[in-house]
Amino acid sequence: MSDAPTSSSALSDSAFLRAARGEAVPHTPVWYMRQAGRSLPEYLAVREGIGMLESCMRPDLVVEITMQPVRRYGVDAAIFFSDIVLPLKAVGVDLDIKPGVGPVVADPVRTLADVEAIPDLTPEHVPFITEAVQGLVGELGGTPLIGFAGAPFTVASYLVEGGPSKDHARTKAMMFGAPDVWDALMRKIAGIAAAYLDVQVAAGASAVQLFDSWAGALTRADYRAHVMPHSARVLEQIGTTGVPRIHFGVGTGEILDLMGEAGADVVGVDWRVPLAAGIERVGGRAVQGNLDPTLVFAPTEVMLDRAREILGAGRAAPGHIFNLGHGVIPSTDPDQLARLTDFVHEHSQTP
Ligand code: 1CP
Repeated sequence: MSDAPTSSSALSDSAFLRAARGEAVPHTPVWYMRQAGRSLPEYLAVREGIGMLESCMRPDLVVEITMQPVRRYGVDAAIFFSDIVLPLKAVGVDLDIKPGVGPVVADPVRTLADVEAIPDLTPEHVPFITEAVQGLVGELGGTPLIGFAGAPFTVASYLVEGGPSKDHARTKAMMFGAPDVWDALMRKIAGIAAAYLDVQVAAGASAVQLFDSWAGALTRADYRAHVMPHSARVLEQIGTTGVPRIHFGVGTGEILDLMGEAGADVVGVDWRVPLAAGIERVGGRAVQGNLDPTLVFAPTEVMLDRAREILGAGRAAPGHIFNLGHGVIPSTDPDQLARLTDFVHEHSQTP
């Protein structure tokens, strides 16, 4: 008999899952939001001539694209290749992901009837997700797979605006002016997000991240009253599976504590908040982040100096997962991320 750990104990003992649970780690784990995608030449090659949504629905492509950054960088976790609007597409919402633009919804949601017309999600809507996750778990072995979903506010923004938006004005107008429609929409999306995360965890995802990318557009009072209860419901439901839950948004310095209280095990901190301050705000929870994504364009030594500061600050948290403060910028040089990954691994080892 070999003494080699089985893949499931290696997985459970991985630096990423240990940090997410607030346990001691052999090194600080690192992965990058949007680590797959346009910054990688191998991604551009396999995506050639294939639309974004089609790629997300083909398990062979999802497995390949998800694995690409794991192979290239040796990161400590994989993030499932998909998009936050994919479950809406799967239940029948007429939308597309347009190159260079993002999600575009044909008939924006404005009324209660529009909300009620959106079906709830069942596993039968997304057999390709189950197949892709199962395939990935087999390939990844001891490396955890992070499943994800968009949080109700951020997904609502695409549904209500009809596409990407800077100020989320129509979305917030619904929140302020049509509370019944807003409540129904948030409940609908929360249900879809929770069901979609359940499918991913049932198929073998080891952790989940709830992306509330645009929650930073809200005041603290509005977040607490109109958004937090719905995100909390998603986090609570997936919490029953026991997998760690990461909760992330951009520009969320004023609501970081609330994002933790919503039910996160790990709070994602963007680069505007010094990590030490973020750790204080989420008191007692693990954190993820938070190098400014533009630092990859700085001289390597400057980037690594900042990474060193973040690793130092992260030691004050019960657990720290190194990441950028938001997604990898498409023009990023993959060699810089390779240097950054090696640096994090080498400079965070415990003796
Ligand atoms: O490693 C990975 O690439 C992970 C896969 C992933 C994830 C986690 C993609 C692929 N999208 C997402 C989440 C996502 N999608 C978020 C939350 C994360 C974040 O804040 O960055 C958001 C807001 C979206 C919506 C979206 N989809 C946008 C942003 C539009 C806007 O409002 O500014 C865009 C450009 C997309 C398309 C998309 N999603 C993913 C990729 C690789 C792409 C580019 C499409 C392409 O390559 O054709």
